[in-house]
Amino acid sequence: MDKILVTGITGQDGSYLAEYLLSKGHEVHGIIRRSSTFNTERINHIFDRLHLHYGDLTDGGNITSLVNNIMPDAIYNLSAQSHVKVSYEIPEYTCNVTGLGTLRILEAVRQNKELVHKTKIFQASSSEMFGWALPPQNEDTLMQPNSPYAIAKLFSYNMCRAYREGYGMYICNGITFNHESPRRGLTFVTRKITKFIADYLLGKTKILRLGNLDAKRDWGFAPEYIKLMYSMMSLHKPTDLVIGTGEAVSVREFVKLAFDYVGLPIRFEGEGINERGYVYGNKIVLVVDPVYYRPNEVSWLCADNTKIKGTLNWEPEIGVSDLVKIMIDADLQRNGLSTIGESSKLFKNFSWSTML
Ligand code: NAP
Ligand code: F7E
Repeated sequence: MDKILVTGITGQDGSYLAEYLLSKGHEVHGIIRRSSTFNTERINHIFDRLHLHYGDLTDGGNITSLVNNIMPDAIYNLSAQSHVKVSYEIPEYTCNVTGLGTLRILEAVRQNKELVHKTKIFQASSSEMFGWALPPQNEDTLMQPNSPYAIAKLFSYNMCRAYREGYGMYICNGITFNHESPRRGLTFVTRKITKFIADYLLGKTKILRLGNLDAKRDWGFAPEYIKLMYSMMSLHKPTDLVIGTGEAVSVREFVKLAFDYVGLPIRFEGEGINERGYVYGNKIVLVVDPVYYRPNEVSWLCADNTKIKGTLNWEPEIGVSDLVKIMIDADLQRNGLSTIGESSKLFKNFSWSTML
């Protein structure tokens, strides 16, 4: 049994990772932020089995003392200001958490003589770091980040490589492409769409407002990527791996898949900000709202996953159409509606106590 510290444990990935680590028999520590409302919704079902500590990646003293007190065998750094659009509104804060926060963890471990060559570190790097670079992107693609978030992530990625090479520390970068689940935050586009559909079917909402429908993403299933993160940390030699399905679709195609799944085909007409989505003939259900545009867009991310397939003997299990089924069924269930039901058989290889 290892003692493992998870930052970002209240987030989508952190909550799945915590469950997975518990299922493997590890002692799981997590950092949670003080908040005026409860922010532990995703981990409430395992709350009693976790060791939770108040902390914040912007507070170096706090991070150092947590590391020194817990003395973890491994740290998964999953915390970040993770929203790309928001990173344009709060660039300095984003760089502080998503960039410098990682450095604070690295330094806390490096300065502890007992931990420097013992504690393994996983850094949640991001495909956003590729930015303008054309697909498919792999470990050798030149990174051309174009948002404050992506630049902060690239800072962390490079810092991790420098500490690994310079100090001989065990540090892995998992360069994950977009991954989603029923626990995905509501302001990311996939969940915004699936939650909208469940609310629409209940008559709670009428119009879905989205930004750039042309952007293409390689969308995978978060629990599947969590298992890969864990496997990466079992490698004899630390390395950096791209994690993605190898297939990308546009936001518009994701919308179509989602509406099709509930038997409500959507038809698109118009271009740019005049594009509309119609159901039942001429009923407008989707409009483009420039408020969701970003100053710079990352147009097309698609993983070249050759290295991880070979290194971890992995083949992607859940592609985007199955992902849509899983997320819609979960949002229908949350709304007390009957599920379409095709998602249950997709869970067979995932042993989480609840997908919600
Ligand atoms: P998420 O749901 O947004 O979770 C982010 C976590 O970070 C939350 O637990 C959040 O705490 C915590 N956090 C934010 N600011 C913090 C601070 N100042 N100090 C300490 N903790 C802080 O993100 P996710 O989707 O699970 O992603 C996990 C990691 O992978 C992130 O680093 C993200 O950037 C990266 N990543 C994600 C994807 C993806 O598609 N999901 C792809 C590539 C990389 P609160 O709950 O209190 O807000
Ligand atoms: O946007 C477009 C938007 O915010 C996806 C994070 O986990 O993955 C995520 O970042 C695409 C973009 O994710 C809306 O312009 C259209 O092109 O769901 P998203 P993201 O920006 O790709 C990466 C790998 C991370 O590392 C990040 O942490 O969808 N889009 N309309 C929209 N996006 C949002 N959020 N909302 C819209 O209404």
